[in-house]
Amino acid sequence: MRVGSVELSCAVMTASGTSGHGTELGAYFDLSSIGAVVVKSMKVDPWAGNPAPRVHPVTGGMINSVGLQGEGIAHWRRSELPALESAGATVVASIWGRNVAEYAAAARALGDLGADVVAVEVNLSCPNLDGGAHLFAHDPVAAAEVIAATESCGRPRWAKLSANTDRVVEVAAAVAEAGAEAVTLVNTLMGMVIDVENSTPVLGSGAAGGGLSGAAIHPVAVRTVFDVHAALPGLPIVGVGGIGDTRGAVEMMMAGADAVQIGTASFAEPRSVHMVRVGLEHWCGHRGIAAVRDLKGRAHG
Ligand code: RRO
Repeated sequence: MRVGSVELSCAVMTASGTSGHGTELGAYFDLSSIGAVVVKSMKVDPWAGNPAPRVHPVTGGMINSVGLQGEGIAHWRRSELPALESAGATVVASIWGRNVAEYAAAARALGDLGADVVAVEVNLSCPNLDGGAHLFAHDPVAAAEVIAATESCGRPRWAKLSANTDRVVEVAAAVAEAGAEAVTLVNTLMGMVIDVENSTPVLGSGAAGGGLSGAAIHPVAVRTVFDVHAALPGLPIVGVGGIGDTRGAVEMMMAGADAVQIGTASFAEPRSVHMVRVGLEHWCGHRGIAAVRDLKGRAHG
């Protein structure tokens, strides 16, 4: 299974931010058996994140405003990465920044990593910084500028984009032109839940709202992958958004994804990534499809 130049043992990975910074899911399945562990987005320095409550269940999923909490890249390399390496995991690092210089610094801080970190996902689409007011993924020029500034990470970059804009095809083309080898589609959708007894937003972020994920956004994610693949058929795609079972992963690949990530489903069933990995192989086997990768783009006729 390949995403651009990156060879993965299978098509199913964790989604960034949904299984911590390290081996948290290792208690439930062998981390070396999945395509990759994609860790939560990091910047160089520690970042406190947003006030609690940070997550709230909704019909068909959840909403979060974690706010990019993390201990910083040096801490991750010291305290989390070694256990991932010992577990034999294939790792995808994820970086964020408040501006182009911070993204560039994060990329530099990863430049000398070992071969088990196979790619860097550049998160251009977190809805929880300033309430999404400065989402790089909503602007092709800003998104391309970040990608151009992150080459020093020294490994293939996947640009994580947003479906909160009608410019996603334009943004995907721009980041590819700027050096992204693949796009990860999609991050959470901007949303809000209101506590009607108290007349206030439920998340601690208040008026800034949060990011909606889970089954509720799956058709949006599938449509986004479909549209980007139709417009840019040569661009590798990692599909993410509300995949909770094998059928959802098949759908995403038929829309045009080379590989998929699973996030919100892991909160209810921590073995979801493992179960979908096994399920995809059975699904193809039962239908005489030689390889999981042969599912890519089938819905395009
Ligand atoms: O940390 C978060 O609040 C967060 C991030 Br970085 C992201 O990319 N997507 C999301 O829904 N939450």
